[in-house]
Amino acid sequence: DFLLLLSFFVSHQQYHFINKSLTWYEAQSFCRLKYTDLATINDMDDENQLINTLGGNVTSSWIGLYDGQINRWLWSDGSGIASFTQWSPGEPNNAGGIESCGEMYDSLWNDAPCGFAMAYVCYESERGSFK
Ligand code: 2F8
Ligand code: CA
Repeated sequence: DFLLLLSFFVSHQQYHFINKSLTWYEAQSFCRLKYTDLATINDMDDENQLINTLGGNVTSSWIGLYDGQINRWLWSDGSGIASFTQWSPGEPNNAGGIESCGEMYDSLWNDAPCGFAMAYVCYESERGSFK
């Protein structure tokens, strides 16, 4: 029906894994310029799609997670974090008090220092950005 059709279009997206090391903010700039934004993950379908995109690459990759205020995690594209999360056990732990950006590590989420350079995952909305 109409709502189902609508949600199909809204959720349709593609992930792009970029195997070049950038800081979280540099990766965000690149994703916004070239695609839509750093990866947003809303549910298990997204999570699986992203894991497929990583193609067995289990080392660190930035996604769109960031800590807007202390322990208030948001997505780079401005959407809030849904009830769905895939934090690694014990994360986010803000190790050393300097971890305000989120990465994929071993298919789970971890908070890491935003200034670290690592590969990253952008998403591309097939309907374009709503911004
Ligand atoms: O054990 C989890 C822990 O592992 C590392 O710290 C030792 C990560 N640090 C970096 O990625 C810089 C922590 O974020 C992580 O919580
Ligand atoms: Ca951490």
